[in-house]
Amino acid sequence: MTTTPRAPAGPGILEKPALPCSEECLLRPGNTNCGGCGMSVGLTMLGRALARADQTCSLVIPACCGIVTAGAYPTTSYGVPTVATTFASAPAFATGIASVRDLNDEDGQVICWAGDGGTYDIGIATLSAAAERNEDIIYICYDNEIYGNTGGQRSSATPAGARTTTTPTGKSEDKKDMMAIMVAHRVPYAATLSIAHPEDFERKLEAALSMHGLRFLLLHSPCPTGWKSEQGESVELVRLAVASGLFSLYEVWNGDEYRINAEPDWTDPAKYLERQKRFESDAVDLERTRLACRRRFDRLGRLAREFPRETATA
Ligand SMILES: Cc1ncc(C[n+]2csc(CCOP(=O)(O)OP(=O)(O)O)c2C)c(N)n1
Ligand code: SF4
Ligand SMILES: [Mg+2]
Repeated sequence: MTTTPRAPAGPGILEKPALPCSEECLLRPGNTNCGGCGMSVGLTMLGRALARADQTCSLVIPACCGIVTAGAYPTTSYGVPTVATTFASAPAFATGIASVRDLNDEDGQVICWAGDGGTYDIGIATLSAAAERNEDIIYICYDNEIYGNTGGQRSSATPAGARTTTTPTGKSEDKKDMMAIMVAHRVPYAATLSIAHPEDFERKLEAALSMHGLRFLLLHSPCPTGWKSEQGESVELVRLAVASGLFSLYEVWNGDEYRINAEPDWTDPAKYLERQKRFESDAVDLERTRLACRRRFDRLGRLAREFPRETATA
């Protein structure tokens, strides 16, 4: 019997990560992520940013698709030391790893890579605690707006109107504003990311990698399986989200210095919604969605004018 070769085993968790992280080493070929998964693109871009910055990292990943990606021991699709944690403990676990790194005078970022369920809902207590202590970790939430790994249940990141397995007729509540929550913690850096804006994405990762303290990054992460969308349309979908004002690209330093990175061209959000079967629901109120996009961006614009980032670069 022949067996299909899988991704080669990476360093064990007790081995030091290779320095620098090579461009290919973070997410390796052979992983089981669905085609068109925004998380795969995000991980690839994170790997490139680490390579460019001549840095490496340890990953701390709670229950989510991102830890299924690792695969079954002794093989793994991650080329850096990776710890699988419970939902609630990822930021606390990352805090411990960062402390040991510092005690041993070692290099390397400690990066929490977590889904929206782990961030907006189940892990929010330890994330809040780590943010309040300003731990020296990077926290990246890839937000696919559902509990994807367990079949697509609603999370508090699911937008109003979306059908999920637990909201079969469409969710009635609005998406939680996780950025506002993290900004209220006055973390040194909080920023949103889109795989449709790769230069902006890369620049923000570069900024985050050059800083210390808790850095929070929120990635709008298309999930064709849960969104019931075409795999080849993932990038276009999140591009439409930015263009329509549904998802804003911005960054905030220390809780009070704002910068907007892309102005919407006010594409009708219907163009985004109609390409995803999850929004085939009477619960979608198009007029309300259009107004909400304008109001949200208007509010953000006022914050950016009132509290601008004075420094030219990050
Ligand atoms: C305390 C706890 N509750 C439920 C689960 C089952 N579970 C594992 S992954 C997952 C979904 C995670 O959703 P999210 O964080 O958004 O990541 P995604 O699966 O979408 O990548 C759930 C509910 C669990 N592992 N632990
Ligand atoms: S279910 Fe969604 S988030 Fe999970 S691997 Fe598939 S596309 Fe990616
Ligand atoms: Mg999710």
